[in-house]
Amino acid sequence: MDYFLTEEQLMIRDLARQIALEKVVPVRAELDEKNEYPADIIKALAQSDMFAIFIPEEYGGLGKGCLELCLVVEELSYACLGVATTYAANALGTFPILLFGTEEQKKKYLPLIAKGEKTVAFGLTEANAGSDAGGIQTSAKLVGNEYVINGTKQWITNGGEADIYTIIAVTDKSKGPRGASAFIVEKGAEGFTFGKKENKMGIRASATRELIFSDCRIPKENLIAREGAGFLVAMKTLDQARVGVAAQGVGLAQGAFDEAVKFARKRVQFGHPIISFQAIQHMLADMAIQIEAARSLTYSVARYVDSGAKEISKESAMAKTFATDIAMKVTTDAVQVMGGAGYMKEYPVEKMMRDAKILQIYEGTNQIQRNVIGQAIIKEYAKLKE
Ligand code: COS
Repeated sequence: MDYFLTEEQLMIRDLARQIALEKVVPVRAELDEKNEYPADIIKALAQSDMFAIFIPEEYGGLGKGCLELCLVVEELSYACLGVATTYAANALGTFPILLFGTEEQKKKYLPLIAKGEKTVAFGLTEANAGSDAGGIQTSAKLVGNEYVINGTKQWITNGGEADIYTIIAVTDKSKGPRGASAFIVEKGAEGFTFGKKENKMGIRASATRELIFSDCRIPKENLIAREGAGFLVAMKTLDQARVGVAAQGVGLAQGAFDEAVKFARKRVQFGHPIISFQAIQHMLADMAIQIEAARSLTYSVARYVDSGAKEISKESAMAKTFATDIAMKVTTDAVQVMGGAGYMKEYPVEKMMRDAKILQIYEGTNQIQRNVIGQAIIKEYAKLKE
């Protein structure tokens, strides 16, 4: 399929592909086995300006959009979803500053993020606030010129590795979601520490830790937007980032598909390569249809975001849900096509199937995405009736 990408978009995609194939593929099994953060790959991505893609030019970035970011995420996900998650979570953590930060905050942080000198994480989830993002308990109280933060964030991608954290905390308990606020907390802030590194089923190259705030003090200038805007900041951030999760699904699924085809061409049973059997061809055909459909939707939504559309919740939730459900299906079928070999760690599809599961869970479970889509449909049809 030709998606009519510009010369520049093709260049960005090809550069990301080169990094993925040359630097990520050779080490992905080891990173997975050792549960190891891909520090060298992050450096290579920074040197190739991959962190600058979506940062506006006036803040030292390349001024590109959601589609270009998706192209990079897709290529990295093709090679290793753990590495792609590390990269994509950096964008997730940056969106609150990019979308809602003050001019001072943008000038201070975005050029460093664009260069890859500082990496970022986003902290919303807590032990009792997962799908129910409005249920967070971490608190922030203005005392003099500082906010004092108390509480614990859980399962934070890039936790402990990132330098900058955009987090959501409650400034007014009585107001529910409208009492939440967003803040920038730098690593090294007084009272800010990390929990142990989590031992995960998949995306093991990405680091996941708790963020622990114990009378953590940050300057009051680190408030993003205004007090009470935190829930909106989180929702708009997730709306933006979920298109990238869709791109993760597309890249991962393509990676698994290519492995399955390669294997099916070589594997001989009953005197013929198994790709000559219709049972295998039909599985591969379904996988190919699903991947192309997921890619088409993901790129369309990315272009819709880049058009400046304001309401993107439904569309980004659709792309995220579709592409990540497809990724789970395609990686599972890739293992099936490869049979016993697919189940062994010698082949990458075993890891790909483990990695795929998180896509249906993080940045909002696919059940929550369907709620978001359902609510949007109700609103749209209510308007039509009027
Ligand atoms: N954009 C703008 N505003 C939004 C919004 C969005 N995407 N989503 C919700 N809002 C607004 C609502 O319009 C509502 O505003 P009013 O108070 O003016 O009516 C307010 O925010 C509260 O919304 P709602 O009542 O829908 O909140 P809920 O507590 O029911 O939660 C969901 C809404 C489920 C969508 C939210 O909690 C969510 O996204 N959960 C998943 C969180 C997640 O993705 N976690 C992953 C971890 S982060 S990697």
